[in-house]
Amino acid sequence: MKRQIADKIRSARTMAISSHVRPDADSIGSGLALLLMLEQLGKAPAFINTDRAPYPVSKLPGYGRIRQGQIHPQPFDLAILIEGAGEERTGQNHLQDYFCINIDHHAAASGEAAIDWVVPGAAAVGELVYELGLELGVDFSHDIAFNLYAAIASDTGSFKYSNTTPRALAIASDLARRGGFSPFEVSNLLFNSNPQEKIRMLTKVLSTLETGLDGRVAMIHFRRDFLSALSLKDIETEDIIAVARSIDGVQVVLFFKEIEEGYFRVSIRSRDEFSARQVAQAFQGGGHHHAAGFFYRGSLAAAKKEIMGLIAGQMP
Ligand SMILES: [Mn+2]
Repeated sequence: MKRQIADKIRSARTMAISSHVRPDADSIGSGLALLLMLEQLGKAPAFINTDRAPYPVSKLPGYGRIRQGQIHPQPFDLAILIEGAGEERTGQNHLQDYFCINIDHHAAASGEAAIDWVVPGAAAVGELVYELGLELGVDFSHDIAFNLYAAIASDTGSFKYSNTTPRALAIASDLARRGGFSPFEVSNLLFNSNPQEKIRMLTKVLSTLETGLDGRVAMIHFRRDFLSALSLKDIETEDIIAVARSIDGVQVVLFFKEIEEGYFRVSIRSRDEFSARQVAQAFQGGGHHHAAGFFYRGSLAAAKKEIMGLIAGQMP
C-alpha cells in the first residue's frame, strides 16, 4: 500500500494535505512532516485545514504554513487526508473532485478515498508517514523528524498508553537520532508548557468529578464559561481526561465538553476490554477501542443517564 502511495506521489506535482476537524498533534505533526517531505521531492504541496489546532499543537515547527479553509475549488493532482476519509471527518467539501489518499490508524475508517491506507496497529499516523518517508527516500530533517516524533509521543500519551508498542518506540528512537533533537524538547513543548490558566481550568474541570458503577466509571465536564476566563481560544484537553483515567479501578472516563447550551461533545476513554468505540457507535460516533467520541444533544443530566445505562449493559 505504501509503495502504491509513493508511486502516486512521485507522478503527481500539486497536492493538498488536510486532516480531520479539531486536529490533534498526530494529525498536525504528520501533515507538516508530509508537507516538508513533498517539498523536498520538488512537489508543490499545500496544507489546508478546516479548523485551527489548539495550543500547544500550534507550536509545532512549520505550523504557520497551514492555511485555514477549503481545498475546493483549487485544482490539485492529489489530496492526502490524514485520519480523515470523507467530508464529515475533514470538514472539506467536494472531495469527490479529487484523487484522495487517506492515511489512518482508526479501525473503522475507510471507504470514501481512492486509496485507503489504514493500519489499526499503528500507534499514530506519524508511524505511517515515517514509513512513507523511508519508501520515498527523503532526508529526515530536524523539522520532519521533530513533527513525526511529536505525533507519536502525543498519540501514545508520551509512550504511556496501551497503544505504545516496541515498534513505536523504535521509530521514535530513530526519529530523535535522525533529527538530532532530544526527546525532552518534544516533551517540554507538548507536556511541560501549560499556560497558568490551563491549570486553573483543570482544577475547575476536575472539581466536577463524579463516579458511577462502583467506581468503574468517572465523569467530568467542561462548561463553556470555564473557557471565557482564558485568554486562549481553545485548548488541548486530553491530559485532563488522562488524570481522570488514572484513578485506580476506573475503566471508563466520560468527558462532556459543552459546545453550546444543550449540546455536548462526549469523549470516552476506556481501559482493558471495555470498548469506547462501541459506546460511541451507539450514538453515531466513532474512534478507537480505547478512545472514541460523539456529539450529544440534550441536557447534561439526560446524557449521563442515557450513556451510563448503555455502559452498565456493556460492563462484564
Ligand atoms: Mn492519531
